[in-house]
Amino acid sequence: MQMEQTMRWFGPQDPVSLWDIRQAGCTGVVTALHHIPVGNVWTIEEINKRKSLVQEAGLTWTVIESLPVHEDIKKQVNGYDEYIENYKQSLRNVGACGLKVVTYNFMPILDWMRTDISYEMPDKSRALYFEKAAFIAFDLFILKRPGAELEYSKEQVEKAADRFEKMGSEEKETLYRNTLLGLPGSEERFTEEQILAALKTYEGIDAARLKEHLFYFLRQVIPVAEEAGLQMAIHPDDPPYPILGLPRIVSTEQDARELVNAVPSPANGLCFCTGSYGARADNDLTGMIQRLGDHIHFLHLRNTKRDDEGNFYEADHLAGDSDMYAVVKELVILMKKRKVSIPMRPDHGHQMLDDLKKTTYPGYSAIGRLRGLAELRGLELGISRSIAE
Ligand code: DNO
Repeated sequence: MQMEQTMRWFGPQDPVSLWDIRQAGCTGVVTALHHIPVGNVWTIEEINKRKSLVQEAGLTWTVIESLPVHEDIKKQVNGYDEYIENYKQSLRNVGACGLKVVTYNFMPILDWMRTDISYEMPDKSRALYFEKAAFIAFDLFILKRPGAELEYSKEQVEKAADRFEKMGSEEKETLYRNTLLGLPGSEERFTEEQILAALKTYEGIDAARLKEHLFYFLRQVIPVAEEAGLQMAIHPDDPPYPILGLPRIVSTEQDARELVNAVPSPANGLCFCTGSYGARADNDLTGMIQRLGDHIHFLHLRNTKRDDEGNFYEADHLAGDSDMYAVVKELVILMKKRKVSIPMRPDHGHQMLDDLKKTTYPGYSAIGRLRGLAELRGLELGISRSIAE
């Protein structure tokens, strides 16, 4: 039993082509219909169109990443029940088209967040970086979020002020652009006014309440996913702690456990992202696989190098603070036990070699991911062969 090797493909406009992905050694892609506005139904026709494109390149499409959840569902405002109905219809449609796994997240407003998308490594490749002081500087001095200073310690505020003072105007502009980068797959960026207005709409929604909203959503959609033969896979928060005063509720093992227990079903599962969970030192990745493995439906394999302050950069897949050998070994054991092949993708990769001259989606250049995939594939093969012998 081997992991199903895939890469993310953002669709026909992705500078990385399906053939590039196939040449990297993948058998499939994970993709989404990014052109359909969040909240609208994915029609059978649109799903099949995408499926044909993928199949024409000799690849399969079994995992969606993502079927996004409308903000009104997260906040339970306006016509959220109607959006849930639309979500159910999309699930029925993707099930009817033969897809198997639906990735989603429940992060308020923003998806993943980095302060630097071009952080130079010693080998001159470029990585994604989250720098706490720069982020706090953005929050306090660029966004000027009301009440933000109360959420940071005196030392943090001082360090951020110092960091901000030393930033040139170009760096400030880049920080602003990086931080307000919209959802992956879109070019959309928020303005300061838009983000402040959006943050205001979350007033009064704390972590407990957001969890209730998530579980309400799951109680509605999981039975439909089950009927449609689908597995839902929630992506953890990235970074895995609250930002901009917003609650984050899928950051720890405890969060993941509460989620799967809230609506017990084989369809209610996890996207196990070792990069996101691994950015917290208190997440024991191999232990999580042992204890929550039955619920893992999709894998993002990525590594981070972190420090005590909360800074982290995305390291090479086999380097960084997470022991990728131990993680992959645990996954090989898990798949053997469950008798399933879990789809994986090498998550992100450094911008390197020829890709340094190209513009791709941050984290999703071809060669860095190819390197990650090649290393992970070799690691998996070595481990499974030596276990079998
Ligand atoms: C970042 C991705 C996430 C992920 C979503 C899933 O590169 O891992 O944006 O796709 O959170 O809904």
